Amino acid sequence: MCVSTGYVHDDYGNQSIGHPEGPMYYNGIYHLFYQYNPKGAVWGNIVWAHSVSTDMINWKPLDPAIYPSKPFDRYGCWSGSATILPGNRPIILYTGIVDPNNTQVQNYAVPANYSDPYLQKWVKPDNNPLVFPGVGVNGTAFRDPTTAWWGPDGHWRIIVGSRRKHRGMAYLYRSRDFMSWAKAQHPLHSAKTGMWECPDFYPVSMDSENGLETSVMKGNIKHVLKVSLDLTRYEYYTVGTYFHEKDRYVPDNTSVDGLAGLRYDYGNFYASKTFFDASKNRRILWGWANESDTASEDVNKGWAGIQTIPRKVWLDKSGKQLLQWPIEELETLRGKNVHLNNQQLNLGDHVEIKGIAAAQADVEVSFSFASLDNAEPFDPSWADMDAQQVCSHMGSTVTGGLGPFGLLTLASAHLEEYTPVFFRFSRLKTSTWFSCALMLQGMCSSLKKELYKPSFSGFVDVDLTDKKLSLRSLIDHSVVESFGAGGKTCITSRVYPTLAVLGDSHLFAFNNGTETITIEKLNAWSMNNPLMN
Ligand code: DQQ
Repeated sequence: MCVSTGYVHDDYGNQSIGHPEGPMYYNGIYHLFYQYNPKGAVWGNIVWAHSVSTDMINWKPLDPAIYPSKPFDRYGCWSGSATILPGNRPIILYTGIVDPNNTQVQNYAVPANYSDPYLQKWVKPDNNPLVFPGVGVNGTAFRDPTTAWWGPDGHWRIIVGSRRKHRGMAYLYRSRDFMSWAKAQHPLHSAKTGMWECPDFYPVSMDSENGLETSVMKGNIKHVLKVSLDLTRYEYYTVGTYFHEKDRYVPDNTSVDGLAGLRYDYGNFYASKTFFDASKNRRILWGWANESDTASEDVNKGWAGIQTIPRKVWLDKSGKQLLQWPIEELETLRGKNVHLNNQQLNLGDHVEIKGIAAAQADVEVSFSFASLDNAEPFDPSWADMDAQQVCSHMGSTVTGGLGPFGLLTLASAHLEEYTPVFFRFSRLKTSTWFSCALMLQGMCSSLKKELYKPSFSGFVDVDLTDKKLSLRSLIDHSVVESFGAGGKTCITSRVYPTLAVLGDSHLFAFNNGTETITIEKLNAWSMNNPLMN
């Protein structure tokens, strides 16, 4: 049995590789910039590092593209976004820190040489900054400009994240020429949630999985507004309608702002960004998963923070939430494959998936069960808990009715260490409504004591009429990224096994519920290494 610890994690994390910035596709090349501390494995000295790729899987590192060098960014180059202007001209908007008090302005940078296929050098013209906080705006909470969108009235628009007292604000700015920006009288949206960092605002199609260019406003579409909540260090999004004549965004009544809202990922995933990939007509989502070990460990290993695997993102048929799926290019790394069909999992069964490198694997599994009748009744003591608290409480080992069942990832041979990713069901007492949650439990992930080992969980809004449920987990040494029910609920976590490493790492399918579960189909692949920094 594993042992839990009570180590408290520093929420800001240790950051040498920070969150993704200005992702874009330009002339056949994907560009990823990211917050980076060239001087160490802790947050500070922030520059925009730069890598390029033709498939978003194999990367070539370049020199930092944007770094403090001018009065308008002397104290840091913080978050921002790229926009491709008419005439195929990329431009970056980013937050510059102008003084030691962290006063923030919005700047721009353009490629020094458009014919350099990698756009290695960027210049920051002298008419910066483009946007100052202005009267009534909190200058130390005014950052992270979005990709711009262009309205039928001939004006560009951006939003900048901010806070007014306890209200998260998406301040809207308009410009005809991209150089002179005026603040709109009303924010695009606001809510009583605390500071909004790294906002993202984009259209999604109601009829197709294809992505839409950020300026698309016509057709059968909805809009998504995502904010990164500084308060919780989690991200929340709403699906709603953008009334562009009034420049107001109104979430649908199935979507709520704030802590009870929808999340891209119910785990360690923050400060994400999307972009429209014109080469494959899709919208790509990128997030950042910081470390959850100690700062001294990061200093020892010399790095901290990872970019998650890029995900395609689109609107679910219900129109109520997004779906996410690892980009298809990831499959080029798949190596040795093992599969299982029609394997029954009875109460207490642990079936090892042998024959692949379990520390670096891609696993896709579809489960089925005969009946929902065994789902345990919803315990009234859970009423005040969210899915995450129920997970910490019940975990993967407490016997249930329907579930817990799923995968034990990064497991040691005798289960001293393992990170379970699993489903658990409960029946609401008054109705035939079932709640299903995808959970990841961190408690047993490592024998190391001085670690933050959170559990994560999110409800899965799934149609259970066919009594089937799918799970995909991407396992990569210190990270497990999971996609429940075809990408309806996703959980990423950083874990640090000590025994379950390299060739000593194992993968199991398990069931600790009384209802027998069938693995209809399981495919697992060892994953090869991409080219990276
Ligand atoms: N970190 C950046 C900010 C952003 C925050 C600075 C999110 O621009 O608001 O590294 O973690």
